[in-house]
Amino acid sequence: MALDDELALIGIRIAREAGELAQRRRAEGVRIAATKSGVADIVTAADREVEALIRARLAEVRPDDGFFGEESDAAQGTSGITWVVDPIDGTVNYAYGIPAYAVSIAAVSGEPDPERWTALAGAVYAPATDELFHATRGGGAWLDRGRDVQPERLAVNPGPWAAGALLATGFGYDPATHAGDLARLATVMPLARDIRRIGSASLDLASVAAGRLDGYFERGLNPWDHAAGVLLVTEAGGRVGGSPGDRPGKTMTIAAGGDLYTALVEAIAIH
Ligand code: LIP
Repeated sequence: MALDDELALIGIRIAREAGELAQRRRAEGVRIAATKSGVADIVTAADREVEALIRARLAEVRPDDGFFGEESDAAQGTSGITWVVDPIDGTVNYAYGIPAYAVSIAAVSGEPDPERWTALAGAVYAPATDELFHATRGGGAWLDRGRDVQPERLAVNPGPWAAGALLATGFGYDPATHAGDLARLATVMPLARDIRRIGSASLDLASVAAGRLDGYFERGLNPWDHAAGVLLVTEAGGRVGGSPGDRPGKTMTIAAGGDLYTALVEAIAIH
């Protein structure tokens, strides 16, 4: 079996088990364990427990790989492969009981730096809908809806967007950034028929890959927010980037199909 396929199967299996744990903990009641960059940037006990489960499962089958997760210390591996993990992406939704959250797991080669890594496999699992989005480099992007249903091949919306595009975005945890994010939204709005703010970057990106959104843009994402979702979009025929000429990252993440990507980059760049 090709390495990318092996990594994808590992990510899919672990994402599903981790998502089932997150869903059980949600049903039992969620405890805020701490705040991080600010009072709005919360981490729940479940975030930490789910990441520990993912980390342990990966160590069982890929002990020489690196780990780069949201809730625990990074570890450099010796295999050249690093797992980039957001155990519960959409933590605020999860804490409030809004069922828009996902487990995001990506396997990358090279430096564990989103500016330099190559994503080989990714899995984004949404427990609330039992939808598992996954992709391998060159192998396309797929949606598994359940154990007994054939996987569906994903494709971004190629356009045209006569009524405007259905776009998603997000806002950071730091209130000081909100005015700039809203001003940027105003410059993009002429391209849109409407805006969605789902609250989970990996689900936003999976939705672009699935054609459920026409495009997505957000400033301030962390590597684990976008590592798997970016691969979903490119393998579904879409384009991803950051500020003009950059890769997706903290400064900006943009994802869309067709000419919409170019229009989004131009609109955001003038802001
Ligand atoms: C979240 C992202 C979301 C963004 C939030 C937060 P988390 O990640 O998925 O798109 O708007 O500010 O960064 O913190 O739930 O893993």
